Amino acid sequence: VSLQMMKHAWDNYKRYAWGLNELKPISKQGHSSNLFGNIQGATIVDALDTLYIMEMKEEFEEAKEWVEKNLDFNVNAEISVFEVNIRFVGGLLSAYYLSGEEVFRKKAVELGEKLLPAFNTPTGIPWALLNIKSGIGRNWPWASGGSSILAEFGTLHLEFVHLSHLSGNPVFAEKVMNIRKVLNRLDKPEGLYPNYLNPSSGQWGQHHVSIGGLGDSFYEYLLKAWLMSDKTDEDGKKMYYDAVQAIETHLIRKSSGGLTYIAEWKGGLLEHKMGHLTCFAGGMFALGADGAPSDKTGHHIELGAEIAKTCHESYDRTRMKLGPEAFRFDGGVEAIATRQNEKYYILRPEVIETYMYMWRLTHDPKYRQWGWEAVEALEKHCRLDGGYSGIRDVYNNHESHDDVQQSFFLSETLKYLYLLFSEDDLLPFEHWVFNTEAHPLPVLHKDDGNKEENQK
Ligand code: DMJ
Repeated sequence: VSLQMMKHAWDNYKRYAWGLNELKPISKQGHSSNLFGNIQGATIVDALDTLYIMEMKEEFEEAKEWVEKNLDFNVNAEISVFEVNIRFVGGLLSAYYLSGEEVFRKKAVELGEKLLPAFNTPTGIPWALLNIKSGIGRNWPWASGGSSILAEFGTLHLEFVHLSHLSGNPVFAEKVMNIRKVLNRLDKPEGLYPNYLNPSSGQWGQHHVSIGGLGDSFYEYLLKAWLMSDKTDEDGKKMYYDAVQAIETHLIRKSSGGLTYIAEWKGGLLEHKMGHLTCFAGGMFALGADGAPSDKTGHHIELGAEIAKTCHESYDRTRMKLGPEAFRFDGGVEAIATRQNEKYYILRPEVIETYMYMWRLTHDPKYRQWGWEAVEALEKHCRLDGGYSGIRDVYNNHESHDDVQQSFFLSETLKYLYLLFSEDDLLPFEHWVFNTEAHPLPVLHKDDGNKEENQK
Protein backbone atom coordinates (compact mmCIF):
# COMPACT_ATOMS: atom_id res chain seq x y z
CA VAL A 1 0.00 0.00 0.00
CA SER A 2 2.72 2.49 0.88
CA LEU A 3 4.17 1.72 -2.54
CA GLN A 4 0.88 2.75 -4.18
CA MET A 5 0.84 5.86 -2.02
CA MET A 6 4.40 6.69 -3.06
CA LYS A 7 3.48 6.25 -6.68
CA HIS A 8 0.54 8.64 -6.32
CA ALA A 9 2.63 11.25 -4.49
CA TRP A 10 5.50 10.96 -6.97
CA ASP A 11 3.44 10.87 -10.18
CA ASN A 12 1.58 14.00 -9.22
CA TYR A 13 4.73 15.82 -8.19
CA LYS A 14 6.18 14.84 -11.53
CA ARG A 15 3.12 15.93 -13.45
CA TYR A 16 2.59 19.31 -11.81
CA ALA A 17 5.75 20.42 -10.03
CA TRP A 18 8.70 18.61 -11.58
CA GLY A 19 12.00 20.23 -10.65
CA LEU A 20 10.41 22.55 -8.10
CA ASN A 21 10.68 21.99 -4.36
CA GLU A 22 7.25 20.67 -3.43
CA LEU A 23 3.81 20.04 -4.91
CA LYS A 24 0.60 21.94 -4.22
CA PRO A 25 -1.87 19.09 -4.81
CA ILE A 26 -4.99 21.27 -5.14
CA SER A 27 -3.57 24.15 -7.15
CA LYS A 28 -1.59 21.56 -9.10
CA GLN A 29 1.56 23.61 -9.22
CA GLY A 30 4.91 23.95 -7.46
CA HIS A 31 5.39 25.12 -3.89
CA SER A 32 8.59 26.78 -2.82
CA SER A 33 9.48 27.19 0.79
CA ASN A 34 12.11 29.80 1.59
CA LEU A 35 13.97 27.19 3.67
CA PHE A 36 15.73 26.06 0.50
CA GLY A 37 16.31 29.50 -1.03
CA ASN A 38 16.75 29.07 -4.77
CA ILE A 39 17.89 25.49 -4.50
CA GLN A 40 15.31 23.45 -6.38
CA GLY A 41 14.15 19.85 -6.44
CA ALA A 42 13.71 19.16 -2.70
CA THR A 43 11.10 16.47 -3.34
CA ILE A 44 13.33 14.71 -5.88
CA VAL A 45 16.37 14.60 -3.60
CA ASP A 46 14.31 13.72 -0.52
CA ALA A 47 12.55 10.89 -2.39
CA LEU A 48 15.57 9.26 -4.08
CA ASP A 49 16.24 6.63 -1.42
CA THR A 50 12.55 5.84 -0.89
CA LEU A 51 12.21 5.18 -4.63
CA TYR A 52 15.29 2.98 -4.46
CA ILE A 53 14.13 1.01 -1.44
CA MET A 54 10.66 0.49 -2.91
CA GLU A 55 12.32 -0.71 -6.12
CA MET A 56 10.63 1.96 -8.22
CA LYS A 57 13.46 1.71 -10.71
CA GLU A 58 12.17 3.87 -13.54
CA GLU A 59 11.32 6.66 -11.16
CA PHE A 60 14.71 6.41 -9.47
CA GLU A 61 16.43 6.70 -12.86
CA GLU A 62 14.47 9.79 -13.84
CA ALA A 63 15.26 11.34 -10.48
CA LYS A 64 18.94 10.54 -10.91
CA GLU A 65 18.94 12.09 -14.35
CA TRP A 66 17.40 15.26 -12.96
CA VAL A 67 20.09 15.45 -10.27
CA GLU A 68 22.83 14.98 -12.89
CA LYS A 69 21.50 17.63 -15.22
CA ASN A 70 19.76 20.15 -13.02
CA LEU A 71 20.71 20.08 -9.35
CA ASP A 72 22.69 23.25 -9.02
CA PHE A 73 24.21 24.81 -5.91
CA ASN A 74 25.84 27.74 -7.68
CA VAL A 75 22.91 29.99 -6.93
CA ASN A 76 22.54 33.21 -5.04
CA ALA A 77 20.37 31.86 -2.25
CA GLU A 78 19.96 32.24 1.47
CA ILE A 79 19.16 28.80 2.84
CA SER A 80 18.52 27.08 6.16
CA VAL A 81 21.73 25.18 6.93
CA PHE A 82 19.79 22.57 8.90
CA GLU A 83 17.06 21.93 6.31
CA VAL A 84 19.49 21.75 3.42
CA ASN A 85 21.74 19.43 5.39
CA ILE A 86 19.07 16.94 6.50
CA ARG A 87 17.15 16.85 3.20
CA PHE A 88 19.72 17.50 0.47
CA VAL A 89 23.04 16.34 1.95
CA GLY A 90 21.30 13.46 3.75
CA GLY A 91 19.26 12.51 0.67
CA LEU A 92 22.31 12.54 -1.62
CA LEU A 93 24.44 10.54 0.83
CA SER A 94 21.79 7.82 1.14
CA ALA A 95 21.27 7.69 -2.59
CA TYR A 96 25.02 7.23 -2.97
CA TYR A 97 25.36 4.49 -0.37
CA LEU A 98 22.35 2.59 -1.69
CA SER A 99 23.06 2.84 -5.42
CA GLY A 100 26.81 3.41 -5.55
CA GLU A 101 26.28 6.10 -8.21
CA GLU A 102 29.17 8.55 -8.10
CA VAL A 103 27.06 11.58 -9.05
CA PHE A 104 25.38 11.53 -5.62
CA ARG A 105 28.69 11.43 -3.76
CA LYS A 106 30.03 14.29 -5.83
CA LYS A 107 26.97 16.46 -5.30
CA ALA A 108 26.85 15.73 -1.56
CA VAL A 109 30.46 16.82 -1.09
CA GLU A 110 29.99 19.85 -3.31
CA LEU A 111 27.01 20.95 -1.23
CA GLY A 112 28.83 20.19 2.03
CA GLU A 113 31.59 22.56 0.94
CA LYS A 114 29.02 25.27 0.27
CA LEU A 115 27.78 24.94 3.85
CA LEU A 116 31.19 25.35 5.48
CA PRO A 117 31.16 29.18 5.73
CA ALA A 118 28.24 28.82 8.17
CA PHE A 119 30.82 27.81 10.78
CA ASN A 120 32.70 31.11 10.53
CA THR A 121 31.55 32.42 13.90
CA PRO A 122 33.63 33.24 17.00
CA THR A 123 32.76 29.87 18.60
CA GLY A 124 32.34 27.73 15.48
CA ILE A 125 28.67 27.19 16.38
CA PRO A 126 27.15 27.66 12.90
CA TRP A 127 24.65 30.23 11.76
CA ALA A 128 21.09 29.08 11.04
CA LEU A 129 20.91 30.87 7.69
CA LEU A 130 23.58 31.12 5.04
CA ASN A 131 23.88 32.77 1.68
CA ILE A 132 25.64 30.04 -0.26
CA LYS A 133 26.96 32.47 -2.85
CA SER A 134 28.42 35.14 -0.59
CA GLY A 135 29.08 32.86 2.39
CA ILE A 136 27.42 35.36 4.72
CA GLY A 137 25.50 33.87 7.62
CA ARG A 138 23.02 35.12 10.20
CA ASN A 139 20.51 33.78 12.68
CA TRP A 140 16.72 33.72 12.70
CA PRO A 141 15.60 37.16 13.82
CA TRP A 142 13.14 35.61 16.31
CA ALA A 143 15.70 33.41 18.09
CA SER A 144 16.52 34.52 21.62
CA GLY A 145 19.18 37.27 21.55
CA GLY A 146 20.74 36.28 18.22
CA SER A 147 21.07 32.63 19.18
CA SER A 148 21.59 29.58 17.01
CA ILE A 149 19.13 26.72 17.58
CA LEU A 150 20.09 23.48 19.34
CA ALA A 151 18.14 21.21 16.97
CA GLU A 152 19.73 22.95 13.97
CA PHE A 153 23.43 23.07 14.83
CA GLY A 154 23.05 19.77 16.69
CA THR A 155 21.72 17.97 13.61
CA LEU A 156 24.71 18.08 11.31
CA HIS A 157 26.86 15.44 12.94
CA LEU A 158 25.92 12.26 11.06
CA GLU A 159 26.05 13.84 7.61
CA PHE A 160 29.30 15.70 8.24
CA VAL A 161 31.08 12.59 9.54
CA HIS A 162 30.08 10.85 6.30
CA LEU A 163 31.19 13.82 4.20
CA SER A 164 34.68 13.51 5.68
CA HIS A 165 34.58 9.76 5.20
CA LEU A 166 33.63 10.10 1.52
CA SER A 167 35.79 13.08 0.59
CA GLY A 168 38.90 12.27 2.59
CA ASN A 169 38.70 15.84 3.87
CA PRO A 170 38.66 15.93 7.69
CA VAL A 171 37.29 19.48 7.85
CA PHE A 172 33.63 18.40 7.98
CA ALA A 173 34.09 16.10 10.96
CA GLU A 174 36.25 18.71 12.71
CA LYS A 175 33.46 21.27 12.48
CA VAL A 176 30.92 19.04 14.17
CA MET A 177 33.35 17.72 16.77
CA ASN A 178 34.00 21.33 17.73
CA ILE A 179 30.26 21.83 18.36
CA ARG A 180 30.46 18.94 20.81
CA LYS A 181 33.42 20.53 22.53
CA VAL A 182 31.66 23.88 22.97
CA LEU A 183 28.61 22.11 24.44
CA ASN A 184 30.71 20.01 26.79
CA ARG A 185 32.41 23.07 28.23
CA LEU A 186 29.14 24.79 29.13
CA ASP A 187 27.21 24.47 32.39
CA LYS A 188 23.83 22.93 31.80
CA PRO A 189 20.88 24.01 33.93
CA GLU A 190 19.73 20.85 35.78
CA GLY A 191 21.73 18.84 33.24
CA LEU A 192 19.40 20.07 30.46
CA TYR A 193 20.35 21.66 27.13
CA PRO A 194 18.59 24.96 26.38
CA ASN A 195 17.28 25.40 22.83
CA TYR A 196 19.24 28.61 22.25
CA LEU A 197 23.00 29.18 22.13
CA ASN A 198 24.67 32.40 21.08
CA PRO A 199 27.37 31.68 18.46
CA SER A 200 29.31 34.83 19.30
CA SER A 201 29.41 34.73 23.09
CA GLY A 202 29.13 30.96 23.44
CA GLN A 203 26.48 31.47 26.13
CA TRP A 204 22.99 29.98 26.33
CA GLY A 205 20.06 32.20 25.38
CA GLN A 206 16.65 31.71 27.01
CA HIS A 207 16.46 28.63 29.20
CA HIS A 208 13.80 26.82 27.21
CA VAL A 209 14.18 23.06 26.83
CA SER A 210 12.27 20.91 24.36
CA ILE A 211 12.39 17.38 23.03
CA GLY A 212 10.12 18.63 20.24
CA GLY A 213 10.70 21.58 17.92
CA LEU A 214 14.01 23.48 18.47
CA GLY A 215 15.56 20.62 20.50
CA ASP A 216 14.46 17.24 19.13
CA SER A 217 17.03 15.96 16.68
CA PHE A 218 20.00 17.15 18.76
CA TYR A 219 19.25 14.29 21.19
CA GLU A 220 18.55 11.90 18.34
CA TYR A 221 21.97 12.65 16.80
CA LEU A 222 23.87 12.03 20.06
CA LEU A 223 22.50 8.49 20.17
CA LYS A 224 22.86 7.89 16.45
CA ALA A 225 26.41 9.30 16.34
CA TRP A 226 27.35 6.62 18.84
CA LEU A 227 25.52 3.89 16.90
CA MET A 228 26.92 5.06 13.55
CA SER A 229 30.46 4.94 14.94
CA ASP A 230 29.97 1.22 15.65
CA LYS A 231 29.64 2.22 19.31
CA THR A 232 33.07 3.81 19.56
CA ASP A 233 31.93 7.44 20.06
CA GLU A 234 31.86 7.22 23.85
CA ASP A 235 31.40 10.94 24.20
CA GLY A 236 28.18 10.88 22.16
CA LYS A 237 26.98 7.93 24.20
CA LYS A 238 27.57 9.62 27.54
CA MET A 239 25.97 12.88 26.41
CA TYR A 240 22.88 10.96 25.23
CA TYR A 241 22.28 8.87 28.35
CA ASP A 242 23.03 11.80 30.69
CA ALA A 243 20.57 13.94 28.74
CA VAL A 244 17.86 11.25 28.89
CA GLN A 245 18.35 11.02 32.64
CA ALA A 246 17.80 14.78 33.03
CA ILE A 247 14.80 14.67 30.65
CA GLU A 248 13.20 11.91 32.72
CA THR A 249 13.67 13.81 35.94
CA HIS A 250 12.53 17.22 34.74
CA LEU A 251 10.29 16.82 31.66
CA ILE A 252 8.60 13.42 31.62
CA ARG A 253 5.30 13.23 33.50
CA LYS A 254 2.27 10.94 33.73
CA SER A 255 -1.26 12.31 33.34
CA SER A 256 -3.99 11.35 35.79
CA GLY A 257 -5.41 9.13 33.05
CA GLY A 258 -2.09 7.26 32.99
CA LEU A 259 -0.56 8.70 29.79
CA THR A 260 3.18 9.36 29.85
CA TYR A 261 4.15 12.59 28.08
CA ILE A 262 7.16 14.84 27.60
CA ALA A 263 6.46 18.42 28.64
CA GLU A 264 8.33 21.61 27.68
CA TRP A 265 10.58 23.23 30.30
CA LYS A 266 10.71 27.01 30.49
CA GLY A 267 13.22 28.27 33.04
CA GLY A 268 12.17 25.61 35.54
CA LEU A 269 8.41 25.78 34.86
CA LEU A 270 6.63 23.09 32.90
CA GLU A 271 4.27 23.71 30.03
CA HIS A 272 2.17 20.53 29.84
CA LYS A 273 2.15 20.35 26.09
CA MET A 274 3.64 17.78 23.75
CA GLY A 275 4.27 18.40 20.06
CA HIS A 276 3.76 15.94 17.22
CA LEU A 277 7.50 16.43 16.62
CA THR A 278 8.19 15.15 20.16
CA CYS A 279 6.58 11.81 19.30
CA PHE A 280 9.76 10.70 17.53
CA ALA A 281 11.26 10.24 21.03
CA GLY A 282 9.37 6.97 21.58
CA GLY A 283 11.42 5.39 18.81
CA MET A 284 14.59 7.05 20.05
CA PHE A 285 14.21 5.71 23.60
CA ALA A 286 13.58 2.21 22.28
CA LEU A 287 16.51 2.39 19.86
CA GLY A 288 18.76 3.49 22.73
CA ALA A 289 17.53 0.82 25.14
CA ASP A 290 20.20 -1.66 24.21
CA GLY A 291 23.06 0.69 25.12
CA ALA A 292 21.56 1.82 28.43
CA PRO A 293 23.07 0.47 31.66
CA SER A 294 21.90 -3.16 31.82
CA ASP A 295 19.34 -2.62 34.57
CA LYS A 296 17.75 0.19 32.48
CA THR A 297 17.26 -1.57 29.13
CA GLY A 298 13.72 -2.69 29.87
CA HIS A 299 12.92 0.71 31.26
CA HIS A 300 13.94 2.53 28.05
CA ILE A 301 11.85 0.13 25.93
CA GLU A 302 8.93 0.70 28.29
CA LEU A 303 9.36 4.46 28.00
CA GLY A 304 9.30 4.13 24.21
CA ALA A 305 6.13 2.03 24.43
CA GLU A 306 4.44 4.57 26.70
CA ILE A 307 5.26 7.49 24.39
CA ALA A 308 4.01 5.46 21.41
CA LYS A 309 0.74 4.85 23.26
CA THR A 310 0.31 8.51 24.18
CA CYS A 311 0.95 9.60 20.60
CA HIS A 312 -1.50 6.97 19.32
CA GLU A 313 -4.08 8.43 21.74
CA SER A 314 -3.43 11.90 20.27
CA TYR A 315 -4.48 10.43 16.90
CA ASP A 316 -7.33 8.35 18.24
CA ARG A 317 -8.94 11.28 20.06
CA THR A 318 -9.43 13.30 16.86
CA ARG A 319 -12.23 13.08 14.34
CA MET A 320 -9.89 12.21 11.47
CA LYS A 321 -7.63 9.80 13.38
CA LEU A 322 -4.63 11.91 12.47
CA GLY A 323 -2.66 13.69 15.17
CA PRO A 324 -2.60 17.43 15.85
CA GLU A 325 0.58 19.51 15.76
CA ALA A 326 0.52 19.80 19.57
CA PHE A 327 -1.63 18.39 22.33
CA ARG A 328 -2.03 19.31 25.96
CA PHE A 329 -2.39 17.80 29.38
CA ASP A 330 -3.98 20.63 31.29
CA GLY A 331 -7.32 22.33 31.79
CA GLY A 332 -9.04 18.96 32.06
CA VAL A 333 -7.86 17.49 28.76
CA GLU A 334 -5.41 14.75 27.91
CA ALA A 335 -3.66 14.33 24.56
CA ILE A 336 -5.98 16.81 22.84
CA ALA A 337 -5.21 20.09 21.07
CA THR A 338 -7.01 22.98 22.68
CA ARG A 339 -5.75 25.89 20.60
CA GLN A 340 -7.03 26.38 17.08
CA ASN A 341 -3.53 26.97 15.73
CA GLU A 342 -2.32 23.61 17.06
CA LYS A 343 -4.98 21.45 15.38
CA TYR A 344 -3.30 20.97 12.02
CA TYR A 345 -1.59 17.88 10.58
CA ILE A 346 0.96 18.43 7.82
CA LEU A 347 1.75 14.81 6.81
CA ARG A 348 4.41 14.56 9.51
CA PRO A 349 6.15 11.22 10.14
CA GLU A 350 7.11 11.13 13.84
CA VAL A 351 4.29 8.93 15.15
CA ILE A 352 4.66 6.38 12.36
CA GLU A 353 8.44 6.54 12.86
CA THR A 354 7.96 5.53 16.49
CA TYR A 355 5.58 2.70 15.48
CA MET A 356 8.28 1.42 13.10
CA TYR A 357 10.99 1.38 15.79
CA MET A 358 8.66 -0.18 18.35
CA TRP A 359 7.61 -2.85 15.87
CA ARG A 360 11.20 -3.77 14.98
CA LEU A 361 12.31 -3.82 18.60
CA THR A 362 9.34 -5.61 20.19
CA HIS A 363 7.30 -7.22 17.38
CA ASP A 364 4.14 -6.37 19.24
CA PRO A 365 1.48 -6.50 16.47
CA LYS A 366 -0.35 -3.47 17.83
CA TYR A 367 2.25 -1.21 16.19
CA ARG A 368 1.34 -2.54 12.76
CA GLN A 369 -2.34 -2.10 13.59
CA TRP A 370 -1.73 1.50 14.61
CA GLY A 371 0.28 2.07 11.44
CA TRP A 372 -2.60 0.66 9.44
CA GLU A 373 -5.03 3.05 11.11
CA ALA A 374 -2.78 5.90 9.99
CA VAL A 375 -2.75 4.57 6.40
CA GLU A 376 -6.55 4.48 6.36
CA ALA A 377 -6.79 8.00 7.73
CA LEU A 378 -4.25 9.34 5.24
CA GLU A 379 -6.09 7.71 2.36
CA LYS A 380 -9.44 9.02 3.53
CA HIS A 381 -8.54 12.58 4.43
CA CYS A 382 -5.24 13.55 2.81
CA ARG A 383 -5.30 11.82 -0.55
CA LEU A 384 -6.58 14.00 -3.37
CA ASP A 385 -6.54 13.58 -7.13
CA GLY A 386 -3.47 15.78 -7.32
CA GLY A 387 -1.40 14.19 -4.53
CA TYR A 388 -1.47 14.32 -0.72
CA SER A 389 -2.27 17.36 1.37
CA GLY A 390 -2.07 18.40 5.01
CA ILE A 391 -5.23 19.16 7.03
CA ARG A 392 -6.01 22.38 8.90
CA ASP A 393 -8.12 20.91 11.70
CA VAL A 394 -8.10 17.20 12.50
CA TYR A 395 -11.06 17.60 14.91
CA ASN A 396 -13.36 18.95 12.23
CA ASN A 397 -15.98 16.97 10.30
CA HIS A 398 -14.90 18.42 7.01
CA GLU A 399 -11.43 18.56 5.60
CA SER A 400 -9.87 21.89 4.99
CA HIS A 401 -6.67 21.13 3.08
CA ASP A 402 -3.51 23.21 3.32
CA ASP A 403 -2.56 22.38 -0.28
CA VAL A 404 1.05 21.31 0.44
CA GLN A 405 2.60 17.90 -0.16
CA GLN A 406 5.64 18.17 2.11
CA SER A 407 8.85 16.59 0.82
CA PHE A 408 9.23 14.71 4.13
CA PHE A 409 6.00 12.85 3.33
CA LEU A 410 7.95 11.00 0.61
CA SER A 411 11.25 10.73 2.45
CA GLU A 412 9.93 9.82 5.89
CA THR A 413 6.23 9.10 6.33
CA LEU A 414 5.95 6.72 3.38
CA LYS A 415 9.37 5.15 3.97
CA TYR A 416 8.64 4.42 7.63
CA LEU A 417 5.26 2.94 6.65
CA TYR A 418 6.97 0.73 4.10
CA LEU A 419 9.55 -0.42 6.66
CA LEU A 420 6.85 -1.01 9.27
CA PHE A 421 5.32 -3.62 6.96
CA SER A 422 8.62 -5.08 5.70
CA GLU A 423 10.95 -7.72 7.13
CA ASP A 424 13.60 -6.63 9.64
CA ASP A 425 16.41 -7.41 7.22
CA LEU A 426 15.51 -4.49 4.98
CA LEU A 427 17.97 -1.81 6.18
CA PRO A 428 18.76 -3.69 9.42
CA PHE A 429 19.61 -1.53 12.43
CA GLU A 430 23.03 -3.13 12.93
CA HIS A 431 24.17 -1.67 9.62
CA TRP A 432 22.13 1.48 9.10
CA VAL A 433 21.08 4.55 11.06
CA PHE A 434 18.45 6.93 9.74
CA ASN A 435 19.19 10.62 9.68
CA THR A 436 16.43 12.87 11.00
CA GLU A 437 14.84 13.04 7.54
CA ALA A 438 14.79 9.18 7.38
CA HIS A 439 17.75 8.95 5.05
CA PRO A 440 19.67 5.75 5.88
CA LEU A 441 23.42 6.11 6.46
CA PRO A 442 25.67 3.10 6.95
CA VAL A 443 27.29 2.32 10.27
CA LEU A 444 31.03 2.90 9.92
CA HIS A 445 32.23 -0.48 11.14
CA LYS A 446 35.48 -0.59 13.06
CA ASP A 447 37.00 -3.18 10.78
CA ASP A 448 35.94 -1.56 7.49
CA GLY A 449 39.43 -0.18 6.88
CA ASN A 450 40.99 -3.57 7.48
CA LYS A 451 38.51 -5.31 5.23
CA GLU A 452 39.93 -3.62 2.16
CA GLU A 453 43.42 -4.37 3.43
CA ASN A 454 42.51 -8.03 3.83
CA GLN A 455 41.04 -8.22 0.37
CA LYS A 456 44.21 -6.95 -1.25
C1 DMJ B 1 11.47 16.72 9.02
O1 DMJ B 1 12.11 17.63 8.19
C2 DMJ B 1 12.45 16.10 9.99
O2 DMJ B 1 11.91 14.93 10.53
C3 DMJ B 1 12.82 17.03 11.12
O3 DMJ B 1 13.62 16.40 12.07
C4 DMJ B 1 11.56 17.54 11.78
N1 DMJ B 1 10.58 18.07 10.87
C5 DMJ B 1 10.27 17.35 9.67
C6 DMJ B 1 9.15 16.35 9.80
O4 DMJ B 1 8.14 16.65 10.63
